[in-house]
Amino acid sequence: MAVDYTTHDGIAVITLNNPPVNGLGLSTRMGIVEGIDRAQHDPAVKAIVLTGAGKAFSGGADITEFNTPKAFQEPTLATVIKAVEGSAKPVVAAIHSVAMGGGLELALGAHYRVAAPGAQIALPEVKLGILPGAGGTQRLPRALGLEAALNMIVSGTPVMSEKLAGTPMFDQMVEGNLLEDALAFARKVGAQSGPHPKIRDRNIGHPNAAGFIQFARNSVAGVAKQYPAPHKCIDAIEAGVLKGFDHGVKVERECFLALVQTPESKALRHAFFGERAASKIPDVPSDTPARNIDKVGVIGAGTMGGGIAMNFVNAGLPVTLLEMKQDALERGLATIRKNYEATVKKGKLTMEALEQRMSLITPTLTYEALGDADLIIEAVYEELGVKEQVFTRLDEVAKPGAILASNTSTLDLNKIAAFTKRPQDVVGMHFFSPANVMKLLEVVRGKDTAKDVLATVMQVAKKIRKTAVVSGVCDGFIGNRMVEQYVRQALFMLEEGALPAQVDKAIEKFGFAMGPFRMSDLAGNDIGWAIRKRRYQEEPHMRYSKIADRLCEAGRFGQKTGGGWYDYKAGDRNAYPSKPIDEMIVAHSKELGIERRKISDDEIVERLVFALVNEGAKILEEGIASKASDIDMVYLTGYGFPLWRGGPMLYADSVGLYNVERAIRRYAAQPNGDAWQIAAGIVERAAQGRGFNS
Ligand code: T1G
Repeated sequence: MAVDYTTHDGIAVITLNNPPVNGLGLSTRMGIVEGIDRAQHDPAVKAIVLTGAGKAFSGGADITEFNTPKAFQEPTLATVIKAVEGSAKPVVAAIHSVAMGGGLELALGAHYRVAAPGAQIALPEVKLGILPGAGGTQRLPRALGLEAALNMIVSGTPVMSEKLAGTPMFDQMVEGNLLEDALAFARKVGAQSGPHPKIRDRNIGHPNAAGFIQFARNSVAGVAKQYPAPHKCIDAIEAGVLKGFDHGVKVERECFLALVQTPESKALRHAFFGERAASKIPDVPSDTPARNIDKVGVIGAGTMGGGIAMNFVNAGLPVTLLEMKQDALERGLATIRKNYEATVKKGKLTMEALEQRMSLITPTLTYEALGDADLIIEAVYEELGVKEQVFTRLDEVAKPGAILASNTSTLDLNKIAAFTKRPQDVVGMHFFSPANVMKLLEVVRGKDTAKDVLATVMQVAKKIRKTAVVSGVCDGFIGNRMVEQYVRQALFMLEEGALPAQVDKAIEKFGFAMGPFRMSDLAGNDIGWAIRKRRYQEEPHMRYSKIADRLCEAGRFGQKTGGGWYDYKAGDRNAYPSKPIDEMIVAHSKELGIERRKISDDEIVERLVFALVNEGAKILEEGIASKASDIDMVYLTGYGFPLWRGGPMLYADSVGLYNVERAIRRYAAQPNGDAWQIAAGIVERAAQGRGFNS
């Protein structure tokens, strides 16, 4: 049973015991009600303590049960809380570590709460696209007041328990042994005659509730454009303020049932689990011992190397930073310092912390200085010959067992590993620029990469707060291989009748942070040009529109040259449609004898997004990615795919693979249709009525 029941000199103790976070799944809910009922019928029991075993009081409802019959099977969480609140014997919630979501709602149904410091107290449901669905929108305002409660509910942000000491939330803070103090508290209140206090009976005092709620609505409107949940949180809170607790609970329930079905909530829950699932590698046991990483080496102090070094320094790990020339090393250090100074200016870092972090960096011009590093990451020029020099030297100087990682974004990691006598210690760690900001880290697994190396890198990724996704070895790994097809479609559509601004606007309206042409102008059009030139040699069958080459031949590399697909003005990062470039595009179609046509925004979005989905399906089939949610995590954390749509593969599921297949076949029959070789995985799943994530 997911709940233990014990008695201690007249006090019943109900302990949630459902690892890992005492999620309030059906068996836990049943166990609590059984414990409450048992205590009512035991004359020796004067009071009840409710607590959680392990690392949480409770992390809330069991999200894995959502959209399954269990989620609504009695006793629902509301029923459990009613049983707690309705107990004739006082219930004392003993809170530690985590009391979140339904876990906090459960505690608010108790008559008393005692808490250890350092516990995370939150109603984070809004982060899952829902809202507290077991009375939290009604009890929290009565425990903390309207403003503090509304802010906690709409933001979903945890508050440390000690910050709530002295409020009606906690009757006592416990520095010592939580259970012992909770038992003593229970004995005290158990000896008192009732009735015992109920949060629901308290008033929500606010001098101008209607005014504050309107202010809250205005504030939320700005940030919650694509998300319905924050608005519904306010609706439920307002209902309780205006018409009392029972009406508020009714409105809360209606809002919850509406939100839990929304695509936005499904996307946010998908991302929640996808983030955690990504760190699980199917054939690497979760208890694989990791290697100790106490010292890191970074080779290359350029944009990438500097950003990579910052990640580790931010996590408190010392970094030896190697460059070939003194001036490059000094430039690199100066850039790192400048980045930190910018953070200090924003008030997010103190000067003292800045100096402390800079002191963790040991600059060097010699490979020998990397001899004691446990992990060495190279971020040198993206050319196989240069990588060969680096890894040959690393093989000579790195200590046995050191992990040798390449930040390569396109080169074959197996070839790089073969430059060493220790291919089992070689792995790819593909950071995304700016490396100290972007959350995504593609961990590229070579054919010889050892399992403990992978386990170690996944742990290190968590330490430096990256979302790590394992990719097999192929050209472009997961993200760039898919974006290649996305860009091909974008370029073909220019030939066929669209212009850069229309394509960008259409996909940005869909939710992408930036369309392909603004993105290319930002990153530098010459980068894509170099990749296409390589592709023309290596994969001549992969046809591209030549329009992007024309642009680069004209030296229009983007923002860095003052013009690319768009025109730019000095000191202004806005992209202005460029008449000469638009005319060049139209002329190019004429040269090719293509009758330009009007391309709808819907077609633009379908061709761009389904190009990702189709390539993602092939990546899954080839085992380059082990699960569809990994592909979604790559796009959500590295490529600006809209979070509320959950990633390309989840989005395809929401459209229905039957419809995705039909659209792809339609585009395959159009000019440039040879680019569409539909993935077997789409056809099979569509025929079986399945999705990628079902
Ligand atoms: N349900 C199911 N599984 C959960 C879970 C949950 N609520 N919370 C965590 N897990 C799993 C997680 O997937 C992972 O699994 C393991 O626990 C450790 O998680 C009615 C409806 C609690 C702060 O939103 O914020 O209550 O990968 O790696 O870093 O109003 O988990 O090991 O198999 O994150 O120590 C509201 C979500 C639910 C809290 C712990 N509650 N969880 O962090 O561990 S909705 C939440 C967290 C609700 C009611 C509504 C964190 C944590 P695996 P972890 P952690």
